Amino acid sequence: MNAAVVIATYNERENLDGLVSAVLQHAGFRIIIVDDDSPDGTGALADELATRFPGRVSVIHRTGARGLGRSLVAGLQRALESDADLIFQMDADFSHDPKYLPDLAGAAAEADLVLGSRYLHGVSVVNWPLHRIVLSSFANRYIRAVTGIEVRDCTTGFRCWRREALARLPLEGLIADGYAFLVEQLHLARRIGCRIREVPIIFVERRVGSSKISSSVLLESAIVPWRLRLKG
Ligand SMILES: Nc1nc2c(ncn2[C@@H]2O[C@H](COP(=O)(O)OP(=O)(O)OP(=O)(O)O)[C@@H](O)[C@H]2O)c(=O)[nH]1
Ligand SMILES: [Mg+2]
Repeated sequence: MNAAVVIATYNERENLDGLVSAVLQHAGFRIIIVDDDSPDGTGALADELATRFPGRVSVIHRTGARGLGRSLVAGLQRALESDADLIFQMDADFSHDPKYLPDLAGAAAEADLVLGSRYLHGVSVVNWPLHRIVLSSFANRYIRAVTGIEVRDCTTGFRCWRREALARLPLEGLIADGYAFLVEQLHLARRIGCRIREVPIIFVERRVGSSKISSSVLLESAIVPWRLRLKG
């Protein structure tokens, strides 16, 4: 296995150490952390981890306007500069359990993009309040109806790309930032003809650290599917 995992972080100091160790349990996996100058010192911790695991952990420090989308683009571009065959993206807050990495990798034998999906068999989400489940379920229906994407979990951030497919994706052309970035990425993948598969994951809500969802991110999520539909 020759895999790179891109992890965007903003104030994930309490999660990062454990997550990095858990990912590195898997042989052949490397990590690219993309930190947005987190006020809680996540960036310094990431540097420590890079020193502790030379050759397996590297860090991109971003400054200026923060954003999940821009951070993922920077990390994915860095991963493409390496010789990784599989390139993953996942959250830093343990919602995406590293134990599923081999499942996603296995499915990538017959797909260009594999999604870790919360909605393949009912709803596999632990510790979400009802309103969060309702919102996510509505968002997925909305995105499917507006864009025609035929995927159960359009907003999952747990993804595995075959290198060749990711290299064909015009990453610089992605403009959304919050969840909408993930929808736009999926839409583009479909447009360039990627074979997309979903594998089931159980998503566990973060136990420590705080959420970065904002009303502007939600508003963007409402608008982007229409932009994708109108642009084709
Ligand atoms: N670099 C960077 N990472 C971000 C930014 N916003 C969120 N992230 C990271 O993106 C991932 C997902 O963000 P979360 O805050 O967990 O979003 P969420 O899962 O929808 O919200 P929770 O339910 O509270 O976990 C985490 O690894 C965050 O640290 C950002 O502006 N810049
Ligand atoms: Mg989260």
